[in-house]
Parts: sequence; C-alpha cells; structure tokens
Amino acid sequence: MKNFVGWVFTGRSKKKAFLKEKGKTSSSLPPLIERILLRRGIALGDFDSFLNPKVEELLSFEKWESLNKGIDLIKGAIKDKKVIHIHSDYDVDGITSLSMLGGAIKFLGGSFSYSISNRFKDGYGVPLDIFENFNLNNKKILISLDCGTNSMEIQEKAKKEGLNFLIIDHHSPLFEIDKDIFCCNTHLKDCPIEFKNFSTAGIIFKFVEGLYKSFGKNFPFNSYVRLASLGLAQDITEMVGENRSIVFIGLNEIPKTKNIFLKGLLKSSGLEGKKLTSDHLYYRLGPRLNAPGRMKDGTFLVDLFLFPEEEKVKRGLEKIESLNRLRQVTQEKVYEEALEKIKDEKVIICYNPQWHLGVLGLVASKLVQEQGRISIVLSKNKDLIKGSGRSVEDVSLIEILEKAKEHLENYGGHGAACGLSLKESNYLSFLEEMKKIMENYPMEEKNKIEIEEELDFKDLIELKDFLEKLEPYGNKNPKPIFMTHNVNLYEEPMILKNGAYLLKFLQGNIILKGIGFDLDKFNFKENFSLVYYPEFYNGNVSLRFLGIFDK
Ligand SMILES: [Mn+2]
Repeated sequence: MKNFVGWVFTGRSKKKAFLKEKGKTSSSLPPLIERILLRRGIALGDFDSFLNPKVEELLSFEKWESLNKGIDLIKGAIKDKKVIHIHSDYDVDGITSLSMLGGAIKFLGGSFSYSISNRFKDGYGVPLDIFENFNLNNKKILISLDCGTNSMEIQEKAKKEGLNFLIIDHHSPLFEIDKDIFCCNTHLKDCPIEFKNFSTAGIIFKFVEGLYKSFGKNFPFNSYVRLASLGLAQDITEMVGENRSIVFIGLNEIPKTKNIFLKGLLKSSGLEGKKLTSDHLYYRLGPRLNAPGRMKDGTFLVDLFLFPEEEKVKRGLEKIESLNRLRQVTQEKVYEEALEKIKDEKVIICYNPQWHLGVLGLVASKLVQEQGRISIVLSKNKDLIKGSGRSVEDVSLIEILEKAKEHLENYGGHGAACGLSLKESNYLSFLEEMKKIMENYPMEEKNKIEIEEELDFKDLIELKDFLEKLEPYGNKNPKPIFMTHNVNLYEEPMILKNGAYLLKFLQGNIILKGIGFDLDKFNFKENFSLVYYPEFYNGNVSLRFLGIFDK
C-alpha cells in the first residue's frame, strides 16, 4: 500500500463483513451489482425501483396536513385575486423552488411578486425589511421558500399584522413555530413522510402537483421535474430514495426542455444534445445557476426561467457565464491564499477579511477534499467575521460548533456543512476552543478512498448496462470505485487543453480510454493495478483515472 499516492486503501474488509450480515440474496442481478446495491443500503425488494425509478412509484404527499393547508391557502389566494409575495433563498434550491411555484401560480391564473435574499446585504433567512419593501399587509400572503423556518422575527411580525405566512423549507427547526404560521417542513413532527431529506425543490415539486390537482388541472410533470432535479441535486441532500428517483427522471427530461433559457444554459455548459449525468448537474449546471447569487445577485434567474424571451435570455446567459468565470477565478485565488495559511492541525481554520464571501463554502469544500480535514474559511461582512465550514465523512460539524458556541454570534447548518459568524475580538478564543474540542476527535485518514470491487475490463464491459443505472450519484450513493490488476498503458498519455491527460489502458485484449490528472505523481510500471471509476457515454465505457495501487 505504500506507493498508492496520497491515498489509503480502505473499505473492503468492512464491506465484506457487512455483506455477510445481510446474507445471500436471490435477485436476478449479477452478484457484483447486488453487492454494490447492498452496500448502499438498498433492500433486495427495492433493487428494481432503484435501478429503474418510475413516475408511478414516486411518493404521495396527500396525507401531509400542513402541505394541504398550504395548498388551500394559495388556491384561495389565486381565486380571490389576492397579492402573493414569494421570497426565497439565493441558492439553486431556492431559485428553482421559486420558479416552480411562481410558474404554477401564473398558470393557474394568479399573480405574484418575488424577492431573493441577498448574500451580502441580508445574509441567511427572510430579511425584516420585506414588509416595507413589498408593502405587505393583512390582505396579502407571504411565502418563504428554502428559508423562514427559523426567521422568528418575521413570523412574529406576520402574526401581529394578520398577514398569512406560508413557509416551505427543509432546514431543521430550532424553535417552536406558532400555530398561526403555515409551515411545510419535513422535519416538523406533523410530517408523515418517512423520507426526510428533501430539499425545498423536492417539497415544492409535490406542493405544485397538489396545487394543480386542487384546480382540477393535469400536472405537467415533465417540465416541473426538470427544475426539481436541478434544485435537489445542488443542495447537500442524499441521493437515495425519492430524491434519487426525481433526479433520475429529471436527468432524462432536462435535455427535452422547450424552455429557451434552460436550453441555452445546456448549450453554454457544453451539454447540448448530450446524455446528462449527475456530475453535469453538480459541476456544470449547478455552479452556473449559483454563480450570480454567490458573486452578486441571482434574482434575474427566476425571470429567465419564468418569462424567457430571446434577447433577455441571450443577455442573461452572457451574464451567467461572466459571473461564473469570475467565481472560478475568485475561488482559485482564495483557495491558493488559504493553502498558504494552513498549518498541520486537525481542523483548518483560515481567515482573511478581504476574501469574497460568495466563495468561502466552495473553498472549504475543496480544502476538505484535498486535505481530508474539517475546514472553516472566514472573511468579514460588516463588523462580523463570517464564513462557511465543511466537514469530513462521519464527523458532525454542527455538533462541534455547538461546543464552541459561546465564542460565536451565530451558527447553523448540519453535519456536513455550516455557516457561522463571530466577533473579531472572539477569534483567538474561538481558535483555542476549537483546538481543544478537536483533541477528542480522531484524525481522518488523508484522502482515503474506498475501493468497491476488483474486476477485469471484460467484466466491466459486461456489466456496463447495470453500472450505468447506478447514476445519479451523490451522498449515500457514491460512485463505485474499482481496481483492475495487470493493466498496461497502451500508448503514451496525451495532454489535453485543460491540463488533463487522455490515457489508453490495456488489460487482457481490451483497450479502454481514460482521463486523468497530475500523472507525474504516478509510476506507470508494467502490469500495474489501476484504480478508477467508470463513466458511460453513448454505450461506451471510459475510465476516470484515480491512481495506481502498489502492494
Ligand atoms: Mn435548500
């Protein structure tokens, strides 16, 4: 294991034990595919619905009382021609949710105004000045999407003013919500849906379906599933269960869109006419839709989704591309500067008041990925230090911050990702406290990688139709990483424009193409053991090179 650059070989022994526990299965699937599904916690009876999710098998939300009350409220507002104001969070989950709900209200004959939190001005949650800015009074309805569950001041004010306030959100409730506030949140006790890890886009998808039904209209499933899957994939949700089914169906539907904005977005992301994968959602479409909100303001995206006109879309797409480039450059710069600051400690905490607030979370994620340590990246907003943290697998960052809360002004999020703010005068004591807290946590293995199976190229090709159906990948449904022994380079690697290498691997009598980065770290001697994950395009298998394993 010594020459496996930067990685630790783990997993197989643990997984073998797990499989023994589960016992032998008797599906008609190839054993290797069965093992992969079992490792992801999929029960034998659910194999088929995992590999072939169907529209008819999606969950029904009809029994969720709060959701029905919310639907009645909006139905009444549309019928009475009441003014509806929708406010959402600035990320893709918020923007797609707002576009879905707005689109439905528009189609069903209602009208609405909307706003989106501004990362720099408002921060997280519904801003208090929304009442004045949108002239909200007791004749109107306020809906907050992907935020609002913990906006207690807004809730109190809405109640006092007699304003109907409907919250549709998936963030964990920290306080008791007044019974006069309408709140659809899967984490509240009244929600009978067993699967809790929806993003707001997933809840809105069901909400809008119910709203169409309440008007006796057919629900245009395909157009909504496109937006729902964009929102679901981009939030840190689990890519299993209902989330995965929606995204699975959405990946097939997105390319068929007639919305000229979404079509244009596919084109500028280099995805026109391509079969979509979850990586395309994570690394091409999602970042583009997030860039405006990260760098400036993403409100115009809703207008593009809902009212796409040719000239406007063209200008909008140019703006998205330029903000996304700015985001990349800014992220890269902050990342490089952060690298210079890190020391050999269990948790990375770095701070520079000049860093752009919009990229801190992205930089923290990259640090976790590259360093295998919890990472917190901080900058300054107004008079507070503010930033984002990301955690390593199986360590809850929110729990850690909870222990350090006396040094913080504010914090929130979940196990994997958190936001936090603190006074500058508390920074040093916060560092000290974190150091102390981390003493009790084990150090993560750096860049560990779990190899799922050892197989030959022949088997890989034989199983490709099954393996292809493991998409969409994400949390709880990771890409399977394989090892193939006795591989040789078929020819010299060829460097591509983006710094990647095109590789050709030979094993047995099969040659497979692959893409790899940083090849100088590896020693390609004869008959090496190749570590990779497979990618599938138009019936072909291509290998994403991860490394060489040397015993
Ligand atoms: Mn969300």
